[in-house]
Amino acid sequence: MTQLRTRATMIAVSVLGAAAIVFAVPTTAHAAVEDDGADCPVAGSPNTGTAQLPDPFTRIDGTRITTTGDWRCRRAEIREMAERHVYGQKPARPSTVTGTVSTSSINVNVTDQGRTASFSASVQLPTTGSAPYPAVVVFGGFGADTTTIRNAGAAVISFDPLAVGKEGTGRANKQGAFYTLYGSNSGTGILMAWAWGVSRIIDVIEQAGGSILRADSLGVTGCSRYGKGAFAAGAFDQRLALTMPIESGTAGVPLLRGVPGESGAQPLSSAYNEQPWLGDAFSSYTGNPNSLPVDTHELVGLVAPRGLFIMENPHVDWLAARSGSVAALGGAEIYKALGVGGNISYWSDVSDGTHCASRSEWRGPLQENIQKFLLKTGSSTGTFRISSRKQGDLSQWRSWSTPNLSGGPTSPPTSSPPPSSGGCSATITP
Ligand code: MCU
Repeated sequence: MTQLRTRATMIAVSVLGAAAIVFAVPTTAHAAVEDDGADCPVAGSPNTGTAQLPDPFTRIDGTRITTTGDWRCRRAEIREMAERHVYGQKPARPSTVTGTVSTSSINVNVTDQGRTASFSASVQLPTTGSAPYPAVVVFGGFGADTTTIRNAGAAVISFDPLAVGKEGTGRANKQGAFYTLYGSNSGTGILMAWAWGVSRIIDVIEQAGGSILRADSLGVTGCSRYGKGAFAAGAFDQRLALTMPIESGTAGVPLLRGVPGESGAQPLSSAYNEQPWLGDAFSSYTGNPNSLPVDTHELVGLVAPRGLFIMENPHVDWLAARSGSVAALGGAEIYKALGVGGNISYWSDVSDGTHCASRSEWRGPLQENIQKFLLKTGSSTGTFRISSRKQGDLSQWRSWSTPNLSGGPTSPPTSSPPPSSGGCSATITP
């Protein structure tokens, strides 16, 4: 488990006075680096051409991984395929990143290959606890419950992703800090540009010395298009200890393969064309996602073994929550294989149909996730509450089995299918 840098809590159960059973419960698992598989060789991607979900445990060369140690370079393959075919490349940390952290703001200055760009984020300290504080990067200004985050003891870093990757531009004329450095015709979509921006904020927090914010206790969240961004940020930076995408819809958590068959879901071509969210290379797949060598259940797996709390809305068809549930269930198999099934949660059993509403149902699990993964005081086990309105069936999507890579006990997420709830339905138009 060294490569996964998992800190385990050892629990000994004593029987008749002797320590008879000892098992490990991983409690937190962020990494010290953005990408711990950066040195792994990755071959050209296969064209799977299958409607079933790609097997997360089979390497590009066709062999299957068998240990947690194998996961590091298999993860690198998935990461690389997701960059090549879905999001576009995320450049490695630039040669120079400088900046400041204060109790009210973070400034970021980046220089790469002679080009310079800057952006900033505001900081609101938590209402409880003492410095240095954990913090959650909150994309945009809606949908995330910043009151609960601050009351739970984490600072809120308000990140304006549009300063890093603007919306409303053509693909050949992308704008924002990322494209100032890497060119307005970069093939990288703005979701990855946003993820890159979060990584550079983390660089600055790391360098600031830790008197105000803790670099080892950072999370990320956002709703809707910013849920897509929060998901990408967590998948592509292993320093984030907790990832919490909300109602992310197509180009977020939902299976790319699932979207065409889900009634009312935002079509892939719509998401591709609405904004340059996805990488330019995704244009080859808007009509045939089955030929992708990767899908979002494996993006979920990129977050493992770190904390992941996926929130979805089953009332708005456009949000593709059925495809989201299958991505979460498929990704949870990766968590289970690594022996950390309790580190992923999914919750779509909500009553208010309004998109990005403030929801009482999520307050408890949000607080528990912050306690467990950022404050490192809690020990809650991952919960799956999939609304029966939009509940997919993983068994129809896979022919692969889940290996036990860790050699230890796996802890499957608890599933408690809820009663179908009523509620209104918000309309989102492209
Ligand atoms: C769910 O995210 C998007 C959706 O993909 C778009 O089609 C729609 O226009 O906007 C949603 C959103 O970001 O709402 C705030």
